[in-house]
Amino acid sequence: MLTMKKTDTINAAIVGTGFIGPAHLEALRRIPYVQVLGLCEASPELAAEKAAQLGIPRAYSFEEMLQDPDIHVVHICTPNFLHYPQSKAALLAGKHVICEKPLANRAEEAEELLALAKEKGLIHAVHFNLRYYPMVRQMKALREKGELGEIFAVLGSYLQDWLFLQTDYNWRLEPDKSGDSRAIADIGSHLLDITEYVTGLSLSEVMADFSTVHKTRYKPLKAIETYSGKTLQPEDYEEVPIHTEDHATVLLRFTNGTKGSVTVSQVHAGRKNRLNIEIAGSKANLEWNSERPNELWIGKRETANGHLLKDPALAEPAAGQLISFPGGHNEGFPDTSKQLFKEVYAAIREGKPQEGQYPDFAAGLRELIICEKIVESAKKDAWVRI
Ligand code: SOE
Repeated sequence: MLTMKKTDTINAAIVGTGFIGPAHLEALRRIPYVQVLGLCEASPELAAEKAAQLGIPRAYSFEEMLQDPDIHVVHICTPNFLHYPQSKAALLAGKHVICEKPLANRAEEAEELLALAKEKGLIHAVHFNLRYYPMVRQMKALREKGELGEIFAVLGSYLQDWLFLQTDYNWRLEPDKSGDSRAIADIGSHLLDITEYVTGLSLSEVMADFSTVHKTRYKPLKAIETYSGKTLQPEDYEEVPIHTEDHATVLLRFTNGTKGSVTVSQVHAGRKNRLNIEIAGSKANLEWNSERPNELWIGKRETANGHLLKDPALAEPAAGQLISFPGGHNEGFPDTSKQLFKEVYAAIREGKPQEGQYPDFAAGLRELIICEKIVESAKKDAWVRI
């Protein structure tokens, strides 16, 4: 276990600089005692190019980085199939690990990573950053205060359209890279994580129905980045079969009898990155939308059409402490990662994991277990117990 003195700078390396790696970098650069010292990419040339572009001192292969004693923390921002082997290698090299979701492609791999991190006494976390929007934290705080009452039902959706066209392509469409599930593992994991996190409830059974809207897609002959929006010409691609879900609807049952349903889609025209959750309780109903993250709709029987909480100054302390610049200066997507990493790096400085504070490998394992049961349910066309 690396014991850091409070005055020490903590050095991080980022592995993979496609879409989300730079988001990790920007967030880390807002934490005073953290330095992003290293960058790893698929080739030394690409690592050097990206390190120069992003202003990171050291560029190396993943294996070289693991040998660098100056690197304390590794951020795994590579495609899903690399999360398990790279997290395992980093832990074995004595590095703390913050891994993108999903933590692995299989629950048993995540279980092994959790056990290894605990055995090594290293800090471990998964980038379930949506927990760090102040109004998501407000929902949790109101529920904990009993303001919701008994929870009757949970409705949720996470809708995107970056895979809407048959010519939209990404490594997430390839099961050997992304795993057996796509939309559920990629974004359903965020929705189901905050569902249990905000409600404090545990899922007990799922009934899933998948659809693959585009049974074939046009795979580009050269790789393109997530959200790149590049359009292809006929000579640029080959037609390949697709078997993972573009769209999923899942009925939910919780251990206390609460019911729910979620819809996850990456082919919903016009919905760029829209998570919506509505929690109906016996005293009030809360609704939050990630496209209007600084508003929380609070519905009550005695008030027509509910009201919007928009002033963070009126929020519970647990929410208010996540506000970077008080006084109505909105929090955004980049702020959530900064807030998550602040908690994780504080634990690294303290030299001890803070279970239950930030989303750790146990949260990553939980989402993989739920995801695998959802995939099993879709295949069996039947309810599956978790
Ligand atoms: C693509 O669906 C993606 O980048 C996800 O992988 C991220 O987790 C989400 O935050 C935004 O969309």
